[in-house]
Amino acid sequence: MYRMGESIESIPRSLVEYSPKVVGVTCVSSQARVANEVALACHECDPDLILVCGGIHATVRASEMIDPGAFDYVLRGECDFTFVELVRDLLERGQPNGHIKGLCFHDGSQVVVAKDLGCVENLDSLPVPARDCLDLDQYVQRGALATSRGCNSACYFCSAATFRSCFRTRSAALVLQEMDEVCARSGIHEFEFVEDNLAGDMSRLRDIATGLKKRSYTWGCQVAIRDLRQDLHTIDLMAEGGCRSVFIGVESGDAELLRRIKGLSLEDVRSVTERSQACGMLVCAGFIIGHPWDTEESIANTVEMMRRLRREGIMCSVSLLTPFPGSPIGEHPESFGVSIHTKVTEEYTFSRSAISTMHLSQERLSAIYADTVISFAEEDAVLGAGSDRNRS
Ligand code: B12
Ligand code: SF4
Repeated sequence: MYRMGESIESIPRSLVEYSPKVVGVTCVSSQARVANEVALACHECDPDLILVCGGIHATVRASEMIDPGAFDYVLRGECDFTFVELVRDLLERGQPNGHIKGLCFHDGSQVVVAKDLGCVENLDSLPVPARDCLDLDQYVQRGALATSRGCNSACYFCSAATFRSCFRTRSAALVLQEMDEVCARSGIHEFEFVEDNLAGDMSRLRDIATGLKKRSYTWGCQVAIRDLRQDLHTIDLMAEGGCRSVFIGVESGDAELLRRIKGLSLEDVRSVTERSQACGMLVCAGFIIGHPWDTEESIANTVEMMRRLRREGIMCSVSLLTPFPGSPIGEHPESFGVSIHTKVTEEYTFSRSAISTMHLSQERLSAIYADTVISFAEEDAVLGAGSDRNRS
């Protein structure tokens, strides 16, 4: 009905088109303000509409989302079943049963937050998404698949592990079945596994890759080096099964920091990226500048690693450390020796530092980031000009 980036003014038209009784809004932290604006716009059009907010930000900042009064309810955690329960109660009885897990609302005098987070233990019990109800052409990734939840790791800067601490997977057989159904119904052959770490269960990954060898799909995914380094042969299997791109969170090019934050060695990074590239995959490596322990020297090592990888044809994405609500550093910055300078989460854009660390000021971090991005852009421009010259 409304997608990020659209004008809020489109909302009255959409409400007429869909005439809903209940409207659900999802948001990540940087979209919290827009989510509130959307809810207010809906209420302005129809004061009787029931507005419900969910998703990662609503889960970790439920009181903040309910307090401005734009939303009637916030549902925390995985709401696959609780949202159905809430909507049924609202439509049948006009109000929810107070026992719905993760429900948050204003009872007239105070904000009530039910503590229990809903967490679906058996992902095989969930039906596949009703893609028939969606206009898939509106999506960047028409073939998006979410086949596991949570993460088998707990990085200090990530809210994924806090949000859903236990790592759960959908069985390989059901994943393959879903891909076949999507292909049969929508003609989609290109898929993207959107979960945190497809390699979180290596044996399942091998089963999926082996099953895909017999099919003609192509796919991409995000994987952790920590898992893949244990068995590089799995990367070969992935490529044989149609994997064409992998995103790998490396996070630092400094040997000491890499060991500290990921338990990895420089050799681990080299072996996994090289093997993936040798198999013909497009490799994208993600880096963070501004770890609490980062110094000018360790950041120089990170930039140096990115330059080397880029020369080898590996894409590198770099962002500033961002203290997301729900992440260990976002919740307890003091235990990392970090100060957070803005709690306005819409400013968490990765390009201007929201923190200062033991070693580096907010301004210095922003400046290093800007210099790095500009120098890469200049290198790309030179390379682009060179290749144009070669062609002419
Ligand atoms: C896939 C993914 C993406 C994909 C798709 C995003 C999308 N909007 O679908 C892409 C690559 C595009 C992406 C981009 C970004 N992402 Co992202 N992404 C994820 C990832 C790995 C999985 C999300 C997912 O699909 N999970 C599966 C579904 C079923 O779970 P879910 O979305 O959380 O929904 C459940 C509940 O939250 C709830 N729920 C959700 N919405 C609603 C709405 C209502 C009304 C109700 C009742 C319930 C409800 O019920 C659902 C079912 O259980 C998560 C990590 C994680 N483990 O969650 C990060 C994560 C959500 N991303 C994150 C971030 C920061 C971003 C970006 C801002 C990064 C950037 N550099 O721009 C952008 C924002 C894009 C956007 N507009 O949403 C952070 C958010 C942290 C925060 N506190 O804000 C996460 C948590 C990872 C992290 N680093 O901590 N992301
Ligand atoms: S950064 Fe990646 S590996 Fe670390 S907890 Fe988050 S999703 Fe898991």
